Amino acid sequence: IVNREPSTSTRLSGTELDVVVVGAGIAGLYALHKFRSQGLTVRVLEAGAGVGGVWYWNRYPGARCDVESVDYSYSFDDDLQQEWNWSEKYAAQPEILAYLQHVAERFDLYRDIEFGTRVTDIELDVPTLRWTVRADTGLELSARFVVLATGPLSNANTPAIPGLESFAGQVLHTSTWPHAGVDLAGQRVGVIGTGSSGIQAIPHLAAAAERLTVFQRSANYSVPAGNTALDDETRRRQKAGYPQRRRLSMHSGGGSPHLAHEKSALELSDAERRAAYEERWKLGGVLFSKTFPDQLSDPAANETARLFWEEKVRAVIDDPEVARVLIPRDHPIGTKRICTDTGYYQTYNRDNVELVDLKAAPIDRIDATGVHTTARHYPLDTLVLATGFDAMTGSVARMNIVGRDGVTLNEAWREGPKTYLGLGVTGFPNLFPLTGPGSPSVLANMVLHSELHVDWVADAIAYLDAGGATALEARPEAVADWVAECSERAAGTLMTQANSWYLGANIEGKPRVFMPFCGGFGVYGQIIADVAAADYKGFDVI
Ligand code: N01
Repeated sequence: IVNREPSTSTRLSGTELDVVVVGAGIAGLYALHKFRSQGLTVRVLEAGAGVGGVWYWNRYPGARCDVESVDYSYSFDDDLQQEWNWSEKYAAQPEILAYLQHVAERFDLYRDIEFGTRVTDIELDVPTLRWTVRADTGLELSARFVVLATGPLSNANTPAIPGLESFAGQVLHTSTWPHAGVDLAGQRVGVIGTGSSGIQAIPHLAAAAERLTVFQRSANYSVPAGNTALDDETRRRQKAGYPQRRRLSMHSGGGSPHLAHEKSALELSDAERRAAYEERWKLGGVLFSKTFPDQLSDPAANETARLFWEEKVRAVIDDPEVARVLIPRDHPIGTKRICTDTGYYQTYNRDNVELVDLKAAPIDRIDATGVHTTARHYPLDTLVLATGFDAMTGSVARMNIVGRDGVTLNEAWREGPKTYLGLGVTGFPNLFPLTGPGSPSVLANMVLHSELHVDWVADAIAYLDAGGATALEARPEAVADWVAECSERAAGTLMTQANSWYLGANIEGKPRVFMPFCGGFGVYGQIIADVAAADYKGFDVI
């Protein structure tokens, strides 16, 4: 489903709204529904031609969620969660997109979304504390509140490899995969990048192409997804268990209803520990990195998980030299987002797949014919970039957001993002970033996280209106304390030991700051609820 109406930009320009929401992904859709049901006038501005955000853009073969479908779905409407039937334990991109389109239809959201409309400027008018929002279509709106539902992983990173633009074949980025799909039959395909996107796409690319060359700079940890089809009985049980499932999720570390083992990894006997890892391995997916509560804070505990992982992975790779290159040695397991896969390591046993170790011979340049490493030339017909995102701040940074005193958000965040609770920025009253830096963000189930944030903002607006106030603005000291708390919590874990995109380490020149709040989704939910209950302590109510 795409926008079925011609652009209404001209008609809308100059409209005064209560809320402008940027982005029609998971958070933006719910924001529209929630604010509208609260009686507010709302418009969503979306760069794409349809709803879905990250699930609209990332259509590469193998794209699939790594949170169970039963959990990676809205909880705000019980009829919705009872009527929707997920076909698989981990839903693939087309099914998640279909679900989000269904939600948009079901709650009549399309009529308030402007598609093909990329926001370029968001400017504060200080006397009125209203925001002027401009888009590349010429649309200009005025809003009292601006909600940035732009997603933490929506600004693609294209590496600055010399000569990339001279490649004569097609260059594809996983995050902007052509909607019509790509026929790779008979082609020599190269893929750069072995993060979550690359690891999901590689088995599919290998099956479709004549030859696949994987250019790996850093090895990554991946755990079998353990995906299965869901039958009626499983779905019935899941739906009946929703109240309990959601309750547990909201109090959990990561927004899904699974608890870590009650003991430390080091308190158990070898056999007990192994049994716990086996259980998580069978369950599949990212939860392996949270088998024990101390796995991401105690190096010795982490090493037990890493050794278990290594044994499992070595066992499925035929060539020990290939296994050596595929097994990371540079960071503890789970300190970069752990990947999940279906047959990833086994793909390297295929005759038509070659692994190139860029640590041994880096890419030197690209020319019309293919990739040159310092060791050799690889002729290619298609080059796939699975090179990730300028994460957490990238999508916000590409807009010119101007707050008090003409200061832009990029200037305010030059040394790293500075927020109070992830929900307020000094100098930017009534501007609410959702699921971004300073919140659990990418460490949590993004659907429930989006609901948590939208509900909090909706309550804040109702609070302002009830008190006849105009705006909420984070106090500088509250921001300073929250930034310090976030970095202290991160320093108490192993998470800062990897050169991850959580730290901005994948983007040259980006300040090295651990951006998500890593104290847990449930803990965070309690903190922001307490702040609201204490009359928005730490915010100026203007
Ligand atoms: O991106 P990434 P992603 N030369 O940044 C390499 C979510 N997600 O799109 O590590 C050579 O993880 C880079 O190498 P290195 C999930 O949260 C979820 O894969 O910098 N290589 C790395 O291997 C995930 O973490 C799902 O040395 C270069 C890769 O490109 C996040 O999105 C699926 C390079 C980038 O990996 C991002 O994942 C997909 C260069 N110049 C994504 N530049 C699921 O739900 C970069 N690389 C399962």
